[in-house]
Amino acid sequence: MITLLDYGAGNVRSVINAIESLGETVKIVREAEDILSAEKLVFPGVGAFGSMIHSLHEKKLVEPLKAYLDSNRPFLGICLGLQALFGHSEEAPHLSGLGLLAGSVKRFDTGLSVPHIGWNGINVKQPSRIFGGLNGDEKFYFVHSYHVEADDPTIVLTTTDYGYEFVSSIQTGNIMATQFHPEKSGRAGLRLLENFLAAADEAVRPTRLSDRTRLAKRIIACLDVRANDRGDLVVTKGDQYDVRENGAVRNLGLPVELARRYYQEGADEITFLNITGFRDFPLEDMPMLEVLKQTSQHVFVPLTIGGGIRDYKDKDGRTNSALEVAAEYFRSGADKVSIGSDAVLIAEAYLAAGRPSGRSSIEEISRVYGNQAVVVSIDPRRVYVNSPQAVGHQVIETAIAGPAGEKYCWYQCTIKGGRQGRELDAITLAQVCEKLGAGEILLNCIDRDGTNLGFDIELINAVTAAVSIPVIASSGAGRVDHFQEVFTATEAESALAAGIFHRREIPIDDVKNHLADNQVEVRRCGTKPKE
Ligand code: 1PR
Repeated sequence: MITLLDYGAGNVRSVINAIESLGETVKIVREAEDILSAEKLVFPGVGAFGSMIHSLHEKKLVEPLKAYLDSNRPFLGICLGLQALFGHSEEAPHLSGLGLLAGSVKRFDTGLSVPHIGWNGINVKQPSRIFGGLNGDEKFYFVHSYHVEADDPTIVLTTTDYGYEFVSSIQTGNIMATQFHPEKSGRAGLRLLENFLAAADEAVRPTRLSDRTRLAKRIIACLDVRANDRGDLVVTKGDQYDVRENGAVRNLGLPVELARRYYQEGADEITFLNITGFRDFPLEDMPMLEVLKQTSQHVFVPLTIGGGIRDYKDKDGRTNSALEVAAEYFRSGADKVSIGSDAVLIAEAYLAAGRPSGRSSIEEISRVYGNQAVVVSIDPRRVYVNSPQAVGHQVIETAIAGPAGEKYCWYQCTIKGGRQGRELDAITLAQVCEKLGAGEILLNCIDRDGTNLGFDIELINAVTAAVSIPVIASSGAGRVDHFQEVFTATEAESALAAGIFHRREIPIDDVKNHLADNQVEVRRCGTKPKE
């Protein structure tokens, strides 16, 4: 029996699913006594340091946790569960952590995008029983803006490089903690978890050791989901956002099955977009929650859900906040939520008022769950103009001239699945959303969607240059070299595709092999499950 400390934020469902998939049962901590009597305690932390510490105090769990740690019984901290072991974090300078380990938690200070999101490797510093069955060259999933600095080098189990070398896991006695998420790290992560759960095996030093790790470019499979005309929830795919063929909604498969297939084929992340969410009542959208719950039982890579994340009034006139909607998605297995239409309206309001409201979905969700949990999905369309001064928007010079030979364009934001254009450009939207707390931009492009013509490199360069958060390039992938182009000609951290995967035109492995052959770092999922 594994005891799991859920203080009420983020996606603990994934950790439970991962542990249960390894044949263990999980008991959730309800009160102090559950910690004090635990045999093995897992503490998954997601969200922000401050809200975590507040919650632990509110639930009167700080002292029991300290007592458990002092007893040196097996403990696995994940992400914030590692950071909590230190006394102090720059994220919440006025609050104290558990103070078990000497050192502190610092924000990344590098020219690279922060949060550090994605699959990165480990430099093993000492043998441990949690390395059983690992080669040492596996990649694990990270998502964080802060990292620990340990005063005592002998507790450092692994480091990882992101601009500089930081501590990515520690071990002292039976207490282990990782900055990365084993439950989201595919087979390698499950193996590591399994090693923790197993009774003491001998300490192992993996053989394929490197001196420096590299963040992989991520390949994301996207599933646009909606009800077809019979009311069944299906994965569909549009051409420039038109998902109907001969009048009927295209049906490319079932969401849970396809997600599972992409996980097995090596997708680094899966995104579900509920494309009619803008007109539905999301919390009544039980099928979508069910899709997430079922998917997260078998899929151990990050899951993002988008569509309909906003405040709304239900049929009985009750107001549901975007935060409540997001919370329900996180509880069902999502790691990140993606906000589309609402982000445009929020940015418009911000620009009109000249200041943030403090109450928008982006601000509220990122405050509670952390910036890394908030993706903003942008659905822009090119509008050609004759000169940079022709409109009051951020205009770019383009090598792809317009229909009347125009050499400039701006990217108009749309809402409601491209149905309504707004007086706001995509670059400004991305900048405002970053200020408000978004942790990542999902950059679609209506002109390229479903065309197989390749990504809109000009759009991606304009947006990546304007923000410091990671950008997911999306729309238009048709060949393996399109992925190479997007990773060599732009600073995009990841590339998302839909049609080519759904139609089985190109396997995910072919994309990764091509990238690896061309010196683009990717994740391979070689670790075998334990016999
Ligand atoms: O506005 O917060 O309710 O969110 C709705 C979400 O649904 C948004 O993220 C929006 O992008 C998405 N969406 C709405 N309508 C459509 C549609 O297609 N009619 N799909 C839609 C967006 C675009 C990509 C697609 C890539 C890759 N789909 O996600 O997967 O373009 O496609 P490709 O590789 O086949 O070219 P809200």
